[in-house]
Amino acid sequence: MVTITIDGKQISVDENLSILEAAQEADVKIPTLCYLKDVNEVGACKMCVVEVEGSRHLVTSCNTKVKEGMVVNTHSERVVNSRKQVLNMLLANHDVRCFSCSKSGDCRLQDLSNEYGITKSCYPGSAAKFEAKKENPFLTYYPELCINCQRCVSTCNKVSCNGTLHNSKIGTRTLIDAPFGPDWKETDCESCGNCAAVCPTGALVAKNRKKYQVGKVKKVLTTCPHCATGCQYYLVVKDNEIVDVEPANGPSNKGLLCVKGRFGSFHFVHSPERLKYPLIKNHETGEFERATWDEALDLIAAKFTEIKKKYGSDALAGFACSRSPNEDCYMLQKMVRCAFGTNNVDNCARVCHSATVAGLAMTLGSGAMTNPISDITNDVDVIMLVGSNPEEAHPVIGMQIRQAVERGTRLIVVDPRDIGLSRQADIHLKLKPGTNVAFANGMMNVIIHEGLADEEFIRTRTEGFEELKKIVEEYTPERVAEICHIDADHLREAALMYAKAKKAPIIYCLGVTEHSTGTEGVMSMSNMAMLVGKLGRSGCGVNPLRGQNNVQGACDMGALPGDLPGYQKVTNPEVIAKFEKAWGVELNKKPGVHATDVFPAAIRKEIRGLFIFGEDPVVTDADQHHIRKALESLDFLVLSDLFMTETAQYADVILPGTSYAEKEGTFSNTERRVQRVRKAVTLEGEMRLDTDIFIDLMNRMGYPQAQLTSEEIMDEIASLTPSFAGISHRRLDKGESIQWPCPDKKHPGTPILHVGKFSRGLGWFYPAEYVPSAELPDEEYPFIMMTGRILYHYNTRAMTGKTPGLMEKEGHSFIEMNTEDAVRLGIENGEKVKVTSRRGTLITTARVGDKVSPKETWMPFHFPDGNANILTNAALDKYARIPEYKVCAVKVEKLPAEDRLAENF
Ligand SMILES: Nc1nc2c(c(=O)[nH]1)N[C@H]1C(S)=C(S)[C@@H](COP(=O)(O)OP(=O)(O)OC[C@H]3O[C@@H](n4cnc5c(=O)[nH]c(N)nc54)[C@H](O)[C@@H]3O)O[C@H]1N2
Ligand SMILES: Nc1nc2c(c(=O)[nH]1)N[C@H]1C(S)=C(S)[C@@H](COP(=O)(O)OP(=O)(O)OC[C@H]3O[C@@H](n4cnc5c(=O)[nH]c(N)nc54)[C@H](O)[C@@H]3O)O[C@H]1N2
Ligand code: SF4
Ligand code: SF4
Ligand code: SF4
Ligand SMILES: [Mo]
Repeated sequence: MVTITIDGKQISVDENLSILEAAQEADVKIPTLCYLKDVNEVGACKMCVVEVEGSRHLVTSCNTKVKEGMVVNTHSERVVNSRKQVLNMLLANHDVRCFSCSKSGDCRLQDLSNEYGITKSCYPGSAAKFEAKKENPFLTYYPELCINCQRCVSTCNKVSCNGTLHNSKIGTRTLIDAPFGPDWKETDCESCGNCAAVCPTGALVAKNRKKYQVGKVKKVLTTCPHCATGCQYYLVVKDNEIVDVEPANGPSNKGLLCVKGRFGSFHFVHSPERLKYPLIKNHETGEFERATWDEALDLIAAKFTEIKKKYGSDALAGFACSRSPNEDCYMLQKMVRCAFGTNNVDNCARVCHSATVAGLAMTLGSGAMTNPISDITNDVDVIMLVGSNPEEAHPVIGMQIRQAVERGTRLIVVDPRDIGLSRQADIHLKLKPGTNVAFANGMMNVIIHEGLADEEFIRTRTEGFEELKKIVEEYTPERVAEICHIDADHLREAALMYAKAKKAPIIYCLGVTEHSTGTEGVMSMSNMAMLVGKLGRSGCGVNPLRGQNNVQGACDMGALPGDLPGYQKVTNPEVIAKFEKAWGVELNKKPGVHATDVFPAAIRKEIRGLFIFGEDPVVTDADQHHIRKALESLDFLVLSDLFMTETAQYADVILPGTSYAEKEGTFSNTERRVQRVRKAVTLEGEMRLDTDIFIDLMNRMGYPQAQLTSEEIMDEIASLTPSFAGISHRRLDKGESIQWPCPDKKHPGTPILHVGKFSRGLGWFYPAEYVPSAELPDEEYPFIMMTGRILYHYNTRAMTGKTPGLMEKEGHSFIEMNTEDAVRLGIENGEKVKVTSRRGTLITTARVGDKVSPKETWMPFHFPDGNANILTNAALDKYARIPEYKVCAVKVEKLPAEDRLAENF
C-alpha cells in the first residue's frame, strides 16, 4: 500500500494501481475517452491528464502508477485547459452534426464536450472526406466520427481475439480499416459487435442503434436464448418492441456477446411468422383451421385420455423444450408423469449430450460440467479440446479460449477438421471421425509408460484401474496412429503435454458424444482426467460444453425417462414415495422410453400419442425419412412451438407458445449456473405461457394442478430437488448467481464438482475398447460424412433464420470436401453436387479445400435446401441411445451440366 493525495484528499491504495484507478477508489472522477481497463491503457487520447507535483509535464493518469507520497491535482486550470485543447483537436476532424448521429445522447465525446464547454473546434478540420463502410448488415464505420482512440482495435485483438481490426493511414489521418465494406463476407470478422460496444462515439456503431434514442427505451436484463454459454444481456425495448441488445457483465460472458446473441436474438420474437392462435387439423381437407383454446385443449385431453384408456399410459409420450426455461420443463415432465401417467418424457439432450449425462454419471456420479468457464479459461497451462468447436458453437467461450492462448496457455485440438482454433493449437490431432476411444486409450498408454499417472489419486480416489490398464496396454501409439490416421509422435507429445501440465482442463462436445460409442467416448475423457488426477480442483476437470441454452436445465428438471428432477431415480422407491406424496398421485415406476426410441415405438404402434414441446425432430433427428414415417404412424400428435415447423405439418393440434422474451423463468447454462430470464414484451395474439398450457391440460385430463407463477414453480422445484433446494427467483433477483448443487437457502452454490470426493464416492475407470462406427465407407458409399453447426445459425434456424443479416451471411446448405477428392471427381469449389447415403439423397453446394481430410466430408444441418439429416444414420449408442450424427457413409457425385448451376434448390 502507498499513501497519496488526490485533490487534497489523502488515501491509501494498492501500489499497483494507476492514478486513474486510485482516483476511482477515492470517488474522484477523471474523464477518459480511450481508456478501457486491461484492454486499452495506452494514454492515447490525453483526456485523463492530471498534474503531479514535482513533474514538469502533465501525466496520463490511466497508465501512470501511483507512488508513495504522490500529490495529484485532477482539475487544476492547467489540466482543464489541456483537456479543452484535446477536445478542440478531436472535434476538428469530427463531424459534429450530432442530431443525425445514432449515438447522440449516449456519446462520451458529446458528454465531455458539453462538460468542458466546447461546441465547435477552434481549429480548421481536414478537408478530406471519407466514405462510411456500411455493407455489413449489422455494423457501420463512419470514419468522420472516429477519434482514433483505439478501443475497438484493442477489443478486437485482445478481447474478441479475432484480429480483424487494424489501423490504416490515409493521408495524414490514421483511421480504422474496418472489415464492414463490400467484401465483409470474405473477411474473418465474426460480426460479434464487441468493437462497436466500446466505441465512445458514433464511429463504429451497430445499425440497430438507429432505431431508438437512449432514455426513451426500457432495458430488461435476461439470458441469451441460444447456446449454453449463458451470456447475460439487456433487451432494449421501445414501445413494446425489442430493438437492440446490450451486453451485461455476466459471470460467463464478462460483457462479451457473439453475433447471434447481439443481433440474432429478437427478430424471431416479433416475426410475422409467429403462431398466433391454436390450430386443429381438418382431416378431410388436410388443412389447419383456427380454433379456440377450449376447443384445442378439450380435443387433446379427450384424445390422450382415450389412448390412455385403450392402450395404457405408456402409449403416451412427451418431449420437453431445452430452449425454454426450467420452470416450463419441470411442468412438462410433471404433466407427462402425473396426467399422462408415464415416464416417457425426454428432451433434446437425447440427441446431444445424453452420452455425457450417462457416461459421467457412471464414472464420476454426476453428468455435468465439472468446472466453471472462467476457471478453465484463465490461468491454465494446457487446454485439451476434443470434438468441440467453441468459436462457432459457444463463441463467447471460444473468445475466452483465444484470450488464454494469447496469454500463453498451450492448446491441444483433437478434431477431424481444421477448425478455427486448430490454427492456434500447439498440437492438432486431425483424427479420423469415430476414433475417440482409441485416441484416449493411446494417450493413457503413453502416460502410464512414461510414469506420469497420478498413483496417489488413483489409489485413494478411484476404482477399476487394473482393468483399464490391461486394455490400454494394447493401444500402443503406433497402433493408435493407424486407427486414428494420426502421427504416433504427435500423440506422444500431446500425452506428455497434458499429463505434465499442472492445470489442464479437458473441454469436449459433440465430436465425442454423437457416436454409436458416444458414452464410451465420454468415459474415455473421464478416464484420462482421473489417470492424471486432474479432477476436483481448479483449472482442470472434464468439461462438456452443453448445447442448448437450457439443455442442462431440461435434464436437471427431470425431463428424462429414468430421472425425476435433480437426477432422482424413477427406480428408487424412496424417491417415488416422496414425489407421490408431494404430487398427490400414484406414479408409474417403470423407466420410460428414450426420445430416439419413441420413433421406432410409434412405427410399431406401441406409442400412439405424442406431445412435442418446442422441438423439430423432422429437421433435427437422424434419418428424416424414418422420423416422417414414425410421425405418420401416431394416432395423435400435439405440438407447442413458436413457428409452423416441418414437424408441425404432421400435428393434429398446434399450440402457440411464448418465447423467452415474453416470459419469466430461469435457464441453467453449461456450468450449472441458474440465471434469470425476464419478460420484456407482451405481444398481440392468443399465445399462452407454456406452463399455463400444461396446467390447463393437466386439469382437463383429471390431474388437479393449481395455477402457479414461474416463481412459485421454482419454489416447488426447490422443495423437491436437493441440488436446487437453495435456489429461488428472489435470490437470483438480488443479483446472486448460483451454480447447483445449492442445498440450502444460505449456500452460495458449487463452482467445482468432485472436490475431495466424487459424487459417486470413488471415481470409476471404465475399460473401453475401440469399436468402429456403425456405418463405414465402402465401394458404393466411399466417404465418411460428419455433420455439425456453423457460427451464424442455430439448429433448425427457426430463430436465427428470422434475422435477415444472418441469412445474408450464410443462407444455404453446403458440403465440405477435400481438394484431392474433388479433383478426382471433377468437382469445383462452389459447384452443386448430389450426395447420397443409404437413407436418402440431396443436392447441395461443394466447398472444396483441406478443412477436412481426403475421404471425409462435413455438412451443417441448419438448411432446408439440403438437410444433412436426410442422409444421417440413426444407429444408437447402447447406453444413452444417442444417434451417430457424426459418422455415416455417403457418395458425392457431380451433377449433369444442366443441373449444376441451378440456384437454390
Ligand atoms: N452457432 C451455433 N451454436 C450452437 C448451435 C448451433 O446450432 N449453432 N447448437 C448448440 C447445440 S444444441 C450444441 S449441442 C452445441 C454443439 O457444439 P459442438 O459440438 O462444438 O459443435 P459440432 O459442430 O456439432 O461439432 C463439434 C466438432 O466435432 C468434430 N467432430 C466430428 N466428429 C468427430 C470425432 O469423431 N471425434 C472428434 N474428436 N471430433 C469430431 C467436428 O469436426 C466439429 O468441429 O452447439 C450449440 N451452439
Ligand atoms: N445432423 C445433425 N443433426 C443434429 C445435430 C448434429 O450435430 N447433426 N445436433 C443435434 C442436437 S445437439 C440438438 S440439441 C438438436 C436440436 O434439435 P431441436 O431441439 O429440434 O432444434 P431447435 O432449433 O433448437 O428447435 C427448437 C424449437 O423450439 C421452438 N421454441 C424455442 N423456444 C420455445 C419456447 O419457449 N416455447 C415453445 N413452445 N417453443 C420454443 C423453436 O421455435 C424451435 O422450433 O439437433 C440435433 N440434430
Ligand atoms: S465485429 Fe468482432 S470480429 Fe468484427 S471487427 Fe468487431 S470485434 Fe472484430
Ligand atoms: S471507431 Fe470508435 S473505438 Fe474505434 S478508434 Fe474510432 S472512435 Fe475509437
Ligand atoms: S455465446 Fe451463446 S449465449 Fe453467448 S451471445 Fe453467443 S449464442 Fe448467446
Ligand atoms: Mo445440442
